[in-house]
Amino acid sequence: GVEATTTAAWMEKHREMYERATRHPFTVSIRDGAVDLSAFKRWLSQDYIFVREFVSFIASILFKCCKQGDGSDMEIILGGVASISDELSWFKNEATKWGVDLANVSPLESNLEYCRFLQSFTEQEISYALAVTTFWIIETVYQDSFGFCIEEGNKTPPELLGTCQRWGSPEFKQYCESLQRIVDRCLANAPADAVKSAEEGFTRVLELEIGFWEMSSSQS
Ligand code: HMH
Repeated sequence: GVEATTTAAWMEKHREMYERATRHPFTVSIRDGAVDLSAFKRWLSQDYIFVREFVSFIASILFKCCKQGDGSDMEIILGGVASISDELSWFKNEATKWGVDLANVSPLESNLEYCRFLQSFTEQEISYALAVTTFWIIETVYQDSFGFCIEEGNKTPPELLGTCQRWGSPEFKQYCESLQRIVDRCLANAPADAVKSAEEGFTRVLELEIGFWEMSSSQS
């Protein structure tokens, strides 16, 4: 028979929370074509701040991965480092298109909370297994959320399709699946307490992602 992987079991166990993160009214409104463009611009400018913080987070994962010494993991994570460079340019370009001035954006509270969470991963005591689990679910929430916006039957406004394709593309999905395989391999032989803390990281990310969508969609 087919063995259930750790990540698949979590997705099932925390399905309700996962759905709140990946079918949030904000991203669903993109798919429905009813999105408030001022909310979209708020998301764009806040996510630029997040992504800048995400650079050092990914760098710390790469560092932990290299110390662990798995060459194939390293190449996958290095791919993530390479694409984040392109992503920063994309944000700047997109901001210009929407008339958003990125130089004058201050992070809102939910974003600050998320950035503080990311910063905590640079500590040496945080294991590679926990860090890579966190990385995988952060990317997967965006993949699933934006992938839904380009699935059949969408009414996504044409000017938002580029955004949705950035994270909703088949290539990004494959990338997330590669990360998921790394996570499952790391956890398959990990002690129970390490698996438990990875699961807590998984649910914490879902909460932070829900908070990020809430922040983007609600007037502050
Ligand atoms: C808040 N979560 C947030 N921003 C992102 N750019 C991603 C996940 C995926 O990279």
